[in-house]
Order: sequence, then C-alpha cells, then structure tokens
Amino acid sequence: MRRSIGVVAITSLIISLLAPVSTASAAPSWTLIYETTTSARSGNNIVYTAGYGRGGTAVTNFANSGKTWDVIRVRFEATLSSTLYYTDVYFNKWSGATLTGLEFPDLTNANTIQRNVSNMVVASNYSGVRTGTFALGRLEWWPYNYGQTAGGLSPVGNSSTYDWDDSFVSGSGDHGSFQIHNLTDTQTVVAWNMHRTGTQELGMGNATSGGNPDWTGAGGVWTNAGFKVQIYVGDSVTIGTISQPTFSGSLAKGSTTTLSSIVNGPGRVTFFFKKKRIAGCVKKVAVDVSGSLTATCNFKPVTNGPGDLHAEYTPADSSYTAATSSAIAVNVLRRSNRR
Ligand SMILES: [Ca+2]
Ligand SMILES: [Ca+2]
Repeated sequence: MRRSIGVVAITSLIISLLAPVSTASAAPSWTLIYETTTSARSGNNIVYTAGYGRGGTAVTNFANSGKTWDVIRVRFEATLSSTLYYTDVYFNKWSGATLTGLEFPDLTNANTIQRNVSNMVVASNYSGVRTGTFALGRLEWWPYNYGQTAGGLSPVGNSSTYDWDDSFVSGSGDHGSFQIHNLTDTQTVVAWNMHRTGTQELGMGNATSGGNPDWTGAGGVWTNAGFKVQIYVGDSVTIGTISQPTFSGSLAKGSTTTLSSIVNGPGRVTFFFKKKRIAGCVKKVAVDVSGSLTATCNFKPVTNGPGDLHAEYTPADSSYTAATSSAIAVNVLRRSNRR
C-alpha cells in the first residue's frame, strides 16, 4: 500500500510539473478617457460625462502620464424590453490612432473613422451578440448622413442595405453613425445611429426589425434608458516580475542546493552568482508549482566565500516585459561533509 501511495504522489508531482501553464495574455490595464450617457447631441456636440469629455481631466491625465496604449475598448449599454444590456468590445490600436481621434464623432470635431480593426474581443450579456475573439472588425464612426453603397474597404458588404459596409460624405447632413461590426462573423456588434434630437437608433447584434442589419431606420426598439458609451485605451503589455532567488539550508562548496524564483508570466529564468550565469541554471522554464510560475535549478558552488545571487526573467512573448530580481547576499561555506 505504501508503495502505491508513493507512486501516486510522485506521479501527481510529475503531472503538476508537466502541466501546461495557462499562457493566455493578461487582461489589458484600462483607462477610461471618454464617456457619454446622453444619446442625442446638444446642438453640434455629443454631451460628455463631466471629466470624461474632449480635453477633459481623464484624457488629459492619461496623455500627461506618458503611458503607452496599444488596445482600444468600447463599452456600450442600452435597454431592450426593460432590460439593460451591455456589450464590451476591444481591438488593436491602429497605426496613427490618436486620443483626440477617439472622441465621439460630432459636428464640432468632425471625427470620422471608417476602417477595419484587428483582434476584436467581444463580451456581452445580450444573446444576440456573438462573443469571443475575432480576427477582423470594422468601425463606422462619423457624424454625417450615409448611404448603403460600399465604402471602399474589404471585405465588401451589401450595397442595397445599411450594414457593415456603408459610405458617407464629409459635411453631408447630421444623422451620425457609431457602429462596430464583427467582420469574421459579418455581424453588427453595436450601433448608435441618429445622433440628432429625436429617437436614436440603438442596437446590439444584427437588427431584429427593418431591412438594415446595422439598425439604421430602426429607432425605438432599443431605448436609451441607462444609455452609456465609454471609450477606454489600454496597455496589453504586463510588466514582468521575478522574485529574489530562494534556497533551502545553507550554501556550501561542493554541496547541491535548489534555487528557485517565481515569475508572473510564462518564460524562462537564468540564475546568476556573482553576476555570472550559473552552469545548469540557464534558461530554466518556469512551470506551475501550486499556482506560481516557478523556475528551479541545482546550484553546486565550486568556491567558498561571500557573493550574491540574482535571477533574470525572459518572457515567452511580448505580452510581458523582461525583469531582473533583486540580489541576495550569501556566504558559501567551506566544504562541510566528509567525502
Ligand atoms: Ca451597405
Ligand atoms: Ca453601417
């Protein structure tokens, strides 16, 4: 019996050491920069929540922070049949994107964004929205009137309906479109159209009434009770961390001890003694040990005397930054045991 228990214990240890560590990239850290809870313009202007407007405290503080951003997120909330739903979408920043360019499009800033975006991630509590990660999405954001004809992007939509491929003319009218589409599934994800005073055309997923998938002309199905649209920018890169190396017992010349360090992301660890790489302790893969990504190696000092140990983390991919641990001062004892 004892033997079988031992086998089980060893087997489970091996399994835990070999188990793949989740390498899903960490959730981006988000900063809310713009928000509106008013679905209709006031005059030429989208009405922002105090502090989250154009040139507001939020966007100004973010700009002044010097933080980088590589993802853009839109959260949209509106009501259908007395239930408030949300859809939350993020996608990669495109080259040339600016903070002011992400202001809601209105007749004052004349912002227009008609483009495809990549790596769209969709979350929603409304069943009509397909959730998940999609390779390609499209934004149709402008303050003007628009037509059903294709706008010149690929893939091409239906030129007889208002859908994920329409066209606008700068300066023409003031209907307005703030739409996000999932091109992988050719589905409208969120729509906020008709920004004039009146009944806005709101929706999540493809339109469920009228002949236009993007809710154009289908005002009043979804209502602006609880209406909220937020724009966030985020950084999907996580700062890497690595703990100071630990070991058990005392270090002695000629004796083997196990060094270990914990990192916060997938990758490899190299251990150093007196700032030199330790043989056999180079690029050790961090594995999940009781929930912590831990790298270990055997260290057998060849000389005695004082020195310092530290470790360096090399991430598996660009979603984490490299890191160097603090050093720990140690004193390697003389060979203590008989040979
Ligand atoms: Ca169209
Ligand atoms: Ca459209």
